[in-house]
Amino acid sequence: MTDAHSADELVFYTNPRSRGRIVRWMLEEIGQPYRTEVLDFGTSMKTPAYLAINPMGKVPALRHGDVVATEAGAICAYLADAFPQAGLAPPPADRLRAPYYRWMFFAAGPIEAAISNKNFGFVVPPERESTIGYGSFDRVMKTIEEAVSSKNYLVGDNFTAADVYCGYALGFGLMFGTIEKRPAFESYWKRISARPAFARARQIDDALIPKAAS
Ligand SMILES: N[C@@H](CCC(=O)N[C@@H](CS)C(=O)NCC(=O)O)C(=O)O
Repeated sequence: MTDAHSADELVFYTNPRSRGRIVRWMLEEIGQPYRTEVLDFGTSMKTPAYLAINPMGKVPALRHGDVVATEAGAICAYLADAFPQAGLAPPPADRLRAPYYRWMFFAAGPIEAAISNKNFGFVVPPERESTIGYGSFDRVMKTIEEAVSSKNYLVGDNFTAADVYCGYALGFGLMFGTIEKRPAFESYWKRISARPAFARARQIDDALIPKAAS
């Protein structure tokens, strides 16, 4: 890891086989110059220098000058606000900020938990659904399906960071078979993954794979 950094430099800590792909997409949407530091699982992610950035020893993380953000959703939200000229979040006072927060937090909470639990074979007992935040995997899928069926993007009429963060979770699930290929999911994913920033991000991360230890 390199220590020298300028006051407003953007440094992106990632591994191409990680949720860092979400942040790469966001960075490409933002269009500001940034430097990538590729970290390896189990080794450079666990050094004292990196643990000072993310005590979880996980990627992605972002440093913007002296500011550090971790958690993919938080990084996307931070970037959208730090670079408002990219138009990737409704302004703070805008009424659309409420649905924007809704979908950002829905992705970080219910979607992430429902998919992870499903992948690990944990099924919420039906009589306990009222006490677990996401209710059930099916309820989460139905909620997001309705949201992406009725309009092009999750928030208002425009693509936002919520589409990057929530959309990537859906796209990843479709690619790896953890989410059912419902027509609404597929057309939404087709729409948002057609963005040039997504293609650039994918190309950059794919090219990094041979260089990154697994
Ligand atoms: N909640 C975190 C999850 C990050 C995460 O789990 N990253 C994985 C790769 S996708 C990681 O760095 N794993 C390394 C480890 O835990 O040792 C986020 O959304 O950013």
